[in-house]
Amino acid sequence: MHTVLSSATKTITIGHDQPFCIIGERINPTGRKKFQEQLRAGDYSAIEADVLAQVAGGATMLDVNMGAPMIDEPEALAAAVTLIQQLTDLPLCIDSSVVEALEAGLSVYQGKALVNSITAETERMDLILPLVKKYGAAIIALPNDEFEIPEEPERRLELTKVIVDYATTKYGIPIEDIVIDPLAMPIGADSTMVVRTLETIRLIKEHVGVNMTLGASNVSFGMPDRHTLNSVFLPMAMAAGLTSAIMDSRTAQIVTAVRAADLMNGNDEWGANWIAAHRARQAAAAAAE
Ligand code: THG
Repeated sequence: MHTVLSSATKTITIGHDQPFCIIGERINPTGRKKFQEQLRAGDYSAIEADVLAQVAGGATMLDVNMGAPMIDEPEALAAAVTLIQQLTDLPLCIDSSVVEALEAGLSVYQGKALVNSITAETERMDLILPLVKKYGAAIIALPNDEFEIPEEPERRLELTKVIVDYATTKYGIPIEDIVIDPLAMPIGADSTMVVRTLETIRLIKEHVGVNMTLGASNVSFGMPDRHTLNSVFLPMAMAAGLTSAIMDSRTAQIVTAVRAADLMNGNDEWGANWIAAHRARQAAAAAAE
């Protein structure tokens, strides 16, 4: 099962037999007061540094979210997507809970985007899936609905099947263009949360076989030494069948852990990516001296 995404000039593939897809999380004003103030003033200059740092860190795609209080989100998302496409050729993940913002972002995007996200709520699927179809995009879907964010992995699997069935039958979305988010929650809130996420990943891989992504940094919210927690969580999730994550691609500790797991899981033939990344680090260190 391959999910193929593109920008105007670059194509990438997500799959169980591919190197892990690293979606940079950074272009998101949540928890970033100064960035929010800049966006409210129409100043998008901080985005450039965020794009460059994530590309240099090894991102395969970039998530773009402009959700913050008192921001015209459709306008901001369209402006950000336009700007980012001038700065990088990485494909984009267009992230919003506002349907009009998703449409505004899609309308200026060149290529095949990943839309983030729908849930198992019929009303939301009926608003967003027509856009996914119209723009030929792929979609991230979360297995929760208006009644619950299920704790039980079996229930998350059921809702995954509901979404896949609905999107493929009613809207003719190819199953490989549906990427399921198995729901990552803070380990600090409840120490069984990650176990449930890992079990959900295994169940979805076995019974549905689709690609999956999740917000990896959610896991370490509120805990000290978040980088270590994130860099251990990701290889565990990859072993269970996770094929992508929206994650901190600026931190070498985390990206290196992901690349090591690609090698161990048989998704880096001859260790070519591992060796190339090591040589690039050596060259950068030599240049810095
Ligand atoms: N699933 C899907 N999409 C998502 C999420 C998900 N999109 C948004 C979010 N969750 C993933 N993105 C982030 C972005 C940043 C952080 C976590 C998740 C983060 N930021 C630091 C903080 O808030 O402490 C840094 C802020 C700063 O630099 O000041 O942790 O789950 N489909």
